Amino acid sequence: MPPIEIGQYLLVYNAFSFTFATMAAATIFLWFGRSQVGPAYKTALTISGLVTAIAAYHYLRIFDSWETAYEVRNGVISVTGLAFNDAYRYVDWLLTVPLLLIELILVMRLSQEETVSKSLKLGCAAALMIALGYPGEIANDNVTRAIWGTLSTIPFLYIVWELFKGLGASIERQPESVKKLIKTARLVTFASWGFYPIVYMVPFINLGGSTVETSLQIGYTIADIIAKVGVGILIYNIAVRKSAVEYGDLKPAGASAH
Ligand code: RET
Repeated sequence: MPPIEIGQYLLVYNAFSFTFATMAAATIFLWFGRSQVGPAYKTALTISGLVTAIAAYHYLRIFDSWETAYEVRNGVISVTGLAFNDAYRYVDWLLTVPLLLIELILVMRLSQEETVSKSLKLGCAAALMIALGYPGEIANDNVTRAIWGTLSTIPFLYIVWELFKGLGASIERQPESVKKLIKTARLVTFASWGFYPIVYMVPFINLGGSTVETSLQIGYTIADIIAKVGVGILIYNIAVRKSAVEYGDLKPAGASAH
């Protein structure tokens, strides 16, 4: 690990702690939200909550790994020699990225064949994208980083293309009241996903070891909150609205409308 300023260390430390709390809270919200949607949408919310639950666990581990990589004594920070473990992040993505795509597909309530074939194609491409990115992330030289990053961009572009072209036709068949919301979910997914490769490229700018490490951790953390919690809440909204259209109002008798 590179030597780091105490301010940078604390910024990352607090960001990881905040993100654990956010992911855990989102999990509770999304799982409780299942009771507010019709049967066809319960799985989408189960999976959305699963994504944030898996992330909450990994942020706990990431937080712990960050803490053990540095030591603060009398206000002076030093490296302990134990490397910060980037694998937690990549294993988290390996599990959550395919699930995120599946939750987006599920909330659209396509035919069974379409759901299975789109989930398989997009899920496999997502897993490939992450697996190809990892060797670059842990490489010490920028050439290796660039090569793996480029390879990982191939499945990434395929996913973006599928999301816009493949799902575009299906979105047109969605009820009018949710079309816009689904397009927003797709856009937020696209924008937050596009943020990851940009963050990945930070080491290509000559910023100095500790600033690079800090920017990577903060950048990926912000992207994770938007991609998992932000999209999860949009999915919840879509599911509630579609349930109202397809199943009638599901609010318990006596509950006030808002
Ligand atoms: C890498 C390597 C460089 C090239 C590309 C990448 C893309 C990463 C993405 C990650 C998305 C993660 C999500 C996590 C939330 O659960 C691997 C950084 C294209 C798109 C959505």
